[in-house]
Amino acid sequence: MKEKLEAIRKKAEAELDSLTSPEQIESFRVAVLGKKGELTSILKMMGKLSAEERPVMGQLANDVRSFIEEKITEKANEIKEKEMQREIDSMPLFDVSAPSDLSRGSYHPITLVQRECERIFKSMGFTVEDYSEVVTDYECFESLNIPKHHPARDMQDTYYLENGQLLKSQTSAAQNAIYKKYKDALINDGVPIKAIFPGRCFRNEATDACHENTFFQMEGVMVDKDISISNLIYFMKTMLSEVFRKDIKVRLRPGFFPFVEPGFELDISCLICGGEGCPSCKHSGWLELCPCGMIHPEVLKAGGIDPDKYTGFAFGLGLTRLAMMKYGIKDIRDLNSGSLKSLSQFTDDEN
Ligand code: FA5
Repeated sequence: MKEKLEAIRKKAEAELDSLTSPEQIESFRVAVLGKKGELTSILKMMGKLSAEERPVMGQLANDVRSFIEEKITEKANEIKEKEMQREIDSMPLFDVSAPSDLSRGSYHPITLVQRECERIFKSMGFTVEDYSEVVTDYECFESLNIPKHHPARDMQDTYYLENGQLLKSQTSAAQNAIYKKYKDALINDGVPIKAIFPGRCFRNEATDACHENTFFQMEGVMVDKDISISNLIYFMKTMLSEVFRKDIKVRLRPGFFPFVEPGFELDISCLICGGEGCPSCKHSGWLELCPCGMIHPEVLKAGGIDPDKYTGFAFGLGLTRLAMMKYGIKDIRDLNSGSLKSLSQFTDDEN
């Protein structure tokens, strides 16, 4: 019996080696270890052994069974791994560095103009800052020279949280934090503050073709010694000519914002109707795009900067309206529509 058991072990080992599929493994398992299998039929002969031989042969039979079971598991795993590898090898290669298939998706037009503006201002030495959408009353209003109950608050009603915080109604809400972040470098090392901060804004107001309750602005500030309105006009002109790359009509008129003095409204001749008047420009031929002005001394003071030594300009570019003008989008509400069909037309290869 001992020889038979050893022979089964050897034969099993050799046969297992030649198997190549899970089905073959299963047939082999049944043929050797199954109820009518080779090993089982030998075990059935145990009864014929003497009392001394039985435990010795029993132990050997168990060892052979364990050995074969172990080999079966090993072989099954080996076959499984090979199959998986074959499957992986047969998959089409995905090259992460290959240009994406643009038919699958596209950047949102606001992302495109935002990136374009960031590129332009970065090339002129501005840093790009990020800021939260939930802010305090101090950040959004008080630090900007708009005390509680000031009538200027009526122009920017927004959404309030139960804890008194609010969804920012203007990117100007980040000004105070930016001044505080960079004032030491300005005062101690003479490094001018030059920053832009794009962001989503919220206002509780009725929507129409050029007003949304959720829209994007991009704030920009520059503070240094002897900054004047000429610097402001230079940067505004450069930005607009780079974004549109064609002649556009612009007008600058006085505008009131408590955080600038003097303040201006910078309007652009409506590119949808060519200045004739249409719903996109509220039939005026002009679209308010980028109010701006010289930073009010009280705002500099709140940011820890001495207004007797330093001056600066600030602007609040309407990014969503810029996207409308750049891409000829007649109704601002299309931009928040989530309609891929409308938005995908603006895919830009450069981006
Ligand atoms: C402001 O929000 C000021 N913080 C801008 C500013 C910054 C002035 C720094 C001076 C210095 P205003 O409310 O006008 O200003 O908004 C600025 C621009 O955001 C508008 O010209 C317009 O382009 C855009 N905007 C304002 N409200 C909406 C709206 N409901 N939907 C879409 N765009 C809007």
